[in-house]
Amino acid sequence: MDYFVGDKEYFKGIGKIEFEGKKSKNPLAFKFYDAKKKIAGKTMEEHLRFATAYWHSFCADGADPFGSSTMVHPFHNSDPMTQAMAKADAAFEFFTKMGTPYYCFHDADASPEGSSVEEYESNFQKVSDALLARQKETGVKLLWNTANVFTHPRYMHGAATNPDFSVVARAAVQVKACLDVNVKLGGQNYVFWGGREGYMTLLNTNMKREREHLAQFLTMARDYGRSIGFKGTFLIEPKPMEPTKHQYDYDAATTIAFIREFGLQDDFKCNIEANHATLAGHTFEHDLQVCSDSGMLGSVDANQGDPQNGWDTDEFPTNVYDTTLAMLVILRGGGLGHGGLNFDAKRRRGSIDNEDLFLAHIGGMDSFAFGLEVAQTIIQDKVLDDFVAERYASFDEGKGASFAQGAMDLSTLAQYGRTASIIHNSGKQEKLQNLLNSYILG
Ligand code: XLS
Ligand code: NI
Ligand code: NI
Repeated sequence: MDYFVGDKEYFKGIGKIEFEGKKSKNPLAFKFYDAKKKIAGKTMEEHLRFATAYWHSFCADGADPFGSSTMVHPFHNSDPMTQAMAKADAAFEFFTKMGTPYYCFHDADASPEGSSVEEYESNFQKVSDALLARQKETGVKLLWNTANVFTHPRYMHGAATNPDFSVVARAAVQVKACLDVNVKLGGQNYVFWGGREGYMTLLNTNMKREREHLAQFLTMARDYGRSIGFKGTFLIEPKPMEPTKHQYDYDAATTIAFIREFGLQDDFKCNIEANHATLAGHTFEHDLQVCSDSGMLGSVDANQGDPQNGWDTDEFPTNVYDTTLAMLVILRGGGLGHGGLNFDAKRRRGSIDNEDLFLAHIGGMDSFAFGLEVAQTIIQDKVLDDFVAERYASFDEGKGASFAQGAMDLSTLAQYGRTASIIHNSGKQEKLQNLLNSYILG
């Protein structure tokens, strides 16, 4: 089998990344991710549903607010459409060599914006034809796509929440086009990340109107998507801030409340990003748990932040404690469904070799594969679950059960409380932490 599409190989010298096991010293091999290995009846590939992010992997070039680009992509070309087509070839070569069965992209990542709406639409038509052909050739599928309605200066005051109706309408051009392309490419989900849907100061902002407009916009997108045959899930990706001072979809709890407030709960779920949860002052597993408990976990942007840095550093996930805790929540909740683990992560500015993109994905995939195996063992052994169940056992029978079932009023509860004997029990946090360590360390 050829590991490249089109007539040119972009990542020369790198073949298909294979599983070699944890003793392997080959940096370009998986140590833990064994795609076809079965864990609790499903293969690792089916559990983890990895996706590569087009924007970080094939657009980001190392530039940051203090410095220009450091990387030259192997498909670089000064003509935007020639580059877009070469980029698509390189991207699908990468997915195939890497073994990520899914990908995610913004319109602007794959297709040049052009100088008019007509040019935008015709570019997107051509590029999406090319993406479809490459999907068919390689078997790689679209996990989700989304509209970039935050980079262009027209969106400086927001897209769906812009105070100017013309800009709201202009954002609809992109969202409509992206939904059309999603259906064409058989996308499993469609994402809204509200990068500019928030405010910089309340002094110039009518928050009530902006939130209502956002809900109106999402409702229209939902209706349009369903009318053209989109059967997947609409996802909102929470983030508390950056680039705005305050983003309306602050965290999982805020986003779920928004979804319910505006009656969108039958079509919308959350796309939880690790680094966004930590920016909101939560752990990654906290936001996953909030979603899981409400049946609102749609998909995951798998990355990690830096505990010292207060921004979205979008690093590839390597912290196996975090991946284990995340996989515990995901497995207990019944898995990722039609969602996946999308590497919304970029290599560091100084990691300029083409090989570094492969190494970064290997680390992320191995870390989640490791987390999956450990989490499944913890669940199988029932050590944590039994302890937690026991901790709440007083609600399983007698008066505790009638309280939990809503069959008691406050006076009866207080009456019981007058004579209830309270026994102090340890929460055993340290014991459980040591136990977790012993599972992780093997
Ligand atoms: C930015 C977001 C973005 C979304 C897609 O912080 O994570 O990359 O995932 O628009
Ligand atoms: Ni993201
Ligand atoms: Ni992010």
